[in-house]
Amino acid sequence: MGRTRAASDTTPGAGTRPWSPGPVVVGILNVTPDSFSDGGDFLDPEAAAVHAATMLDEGAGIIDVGGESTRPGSDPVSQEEEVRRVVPVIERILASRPEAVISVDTYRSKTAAAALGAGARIVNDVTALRGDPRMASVVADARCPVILMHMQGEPKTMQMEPHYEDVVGEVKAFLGLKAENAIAAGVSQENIIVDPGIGFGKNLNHNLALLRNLEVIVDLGFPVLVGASRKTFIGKITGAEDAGERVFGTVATTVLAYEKGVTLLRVHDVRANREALAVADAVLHASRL
Ligand code: HH2
Repeated sequence: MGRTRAASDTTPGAGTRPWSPGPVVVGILNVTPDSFSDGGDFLDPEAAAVHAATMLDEGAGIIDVGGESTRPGSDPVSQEEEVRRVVPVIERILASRPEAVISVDTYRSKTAAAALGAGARIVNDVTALRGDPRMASVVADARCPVILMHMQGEPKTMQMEPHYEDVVGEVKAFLGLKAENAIAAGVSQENIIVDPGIGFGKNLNHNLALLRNLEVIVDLGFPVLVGASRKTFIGKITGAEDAGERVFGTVATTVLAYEKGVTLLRVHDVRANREALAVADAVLHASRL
């Protein structure tokens, strides 16, 4: 496993997935003033493009560009403002790094369409196509991969009192159903990625149960993405109140998730997670060396 970036996966059955085989680090780029960790750092398109280039150099296979924070308690922004934030950044990244694989973190079809028009190749929808009735057809028409994420409630209130009888079973059933719905709407099966939505309407025990049982989600048969990076539950365990101090805890989640079959890891700290994955991959799959 070297640092080759984003070669298309040509293994049988992989369809046209625009990322390398093996574990893929998805580097987070929030073009927002209020994201819980990097809010305000990359509002300037130039600063955002420089950070994307750094993440690509550190081994990110995908850059996930978002224009609206979905942290607990966050307020939505207008669709126009979201496009104003993400499109110039996507254009700027691709002008200097045309090979970069970019996903757009949005649940709005117009933003997704604008981002795809600017060269993004993946849609990351935290509402699993529930947020906008036109999103499924935008994704189906673009024939692009789509990330379907589980969330209980909505960002403004989701952490107030999350409740499940069986969090793992319910998240699995939800993702299976949303994948079926997407396929019925014309999205090709091989373009579906599922995500248990760590921290989205989940308390500490819910997050831990999901991370402990990720093989159940992998069992659905789709590539799985996990986004635990720097999230509050890590701080609750380690005592790191500052999100930037949660890198080591994040790396633990990355390695454990990969061992359970998760192949896409959405993180802020690309190098730390990439190196941990390279070692994990060498231990688990020595034949790749
Ligand atoms: N987490 C966040 C945002 N988007 N998308 C997916 N698929 N999975 C996730 O776990 C996920 C996500 C929240 O983290 P972050 O982008 O760092 O913060 P904010 O929402 O405050 O911008």
